[in-house]
Amino acid sequence: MKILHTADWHLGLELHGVSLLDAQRQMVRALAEAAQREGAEALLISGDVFDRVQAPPEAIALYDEAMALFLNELRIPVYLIAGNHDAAPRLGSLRAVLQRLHLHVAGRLDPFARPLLLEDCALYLLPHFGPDEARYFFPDAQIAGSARAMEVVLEQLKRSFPDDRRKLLLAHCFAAGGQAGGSDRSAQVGGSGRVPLETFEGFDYVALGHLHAPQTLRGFIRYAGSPLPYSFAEAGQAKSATLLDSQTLALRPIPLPCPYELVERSGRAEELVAFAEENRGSEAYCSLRLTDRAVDYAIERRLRELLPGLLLLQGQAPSLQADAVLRPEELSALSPLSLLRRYMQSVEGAPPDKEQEAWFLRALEAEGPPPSA
Ligand SMILES: [Mn+2]
Repeated sequence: MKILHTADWHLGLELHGVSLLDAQRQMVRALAEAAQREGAEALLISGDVFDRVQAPPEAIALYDEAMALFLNELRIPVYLIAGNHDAAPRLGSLRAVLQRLHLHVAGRLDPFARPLLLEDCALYLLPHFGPDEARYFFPDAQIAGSARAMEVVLEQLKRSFPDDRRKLLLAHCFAAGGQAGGSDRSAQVGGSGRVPLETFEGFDYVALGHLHAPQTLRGFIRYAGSPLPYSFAEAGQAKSATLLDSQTLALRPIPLPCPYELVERSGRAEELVAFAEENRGSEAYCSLRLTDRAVDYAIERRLRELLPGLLLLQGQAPSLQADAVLRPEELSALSPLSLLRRYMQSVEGAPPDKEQEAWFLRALEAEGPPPSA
């Protein structure tokens, strides 16, 4: 049987304030096409269906649309678990009802759940959970951290291993040796959170979610990765879903197209302006970093005019010189014009010219005197 494994959709995610919902809709369709083309007989989604616990209505509507597409149109059963970004009880609601319609959801941890049988496979759906939840079920197990919690829960699941079927696990966690970075930065980094790979021994395939770069560990543990790049750090990272053959246990990445382009550049102001002029009007989402100065209004306006997709503009913080620091009584003794001169000198490296000073004074007059503290 062919099984399509995906994870970390993060429906409703915004990239620096820009909604990616249209791209996510295209992603869902690309996945459905791939499932059909490859003859997949099941879809696994290993957590983080939504980006936030309070998912926006448009994201919930896209989830509905996606499930209708796979279940009603393609007639492919869906197996999904809650990730750390999902509202577990909400995602898991109507579980027993939906199960009859071949939508199998694990919201909250149930270490005693029986595996779901599908042809030659037994599927174990293990949502994201914390040590506290594991302690609730196993109060005597001495569970100090997430790694031990996973060990205890998997021991329980392994008790119901059938002899004659492939054992598939869906889980959402940080497996030891996995490479984080980018939009999964909030993934727990550090000692007790990482699950040693031996813990997964016994399963034939471990369909993981949590880390956003697709990667295989020990040949049978696989992060499908997010289907789209969700940060500039992932610009150029090939995204995919994973096709598993349950008979041979062969894995094949199914590349997914990205409907938008991410561009990251850093350089001196003149270089970035030249880059922006060359790419005038480009729809690409851009992140620019000035290496020689701070961001000011003039350069920001110039770059935004040229690049409508500019999402992030950063600059060098001005270095604060000792004589730039003022005591409160010195500060209140300075005139607005002297303050402007000091400010421009410190941020721009030069005082304002006569014209700028005239603008400033006119604006100050129009605005009235500054409110007194
Ligand atoms: Mn995620």
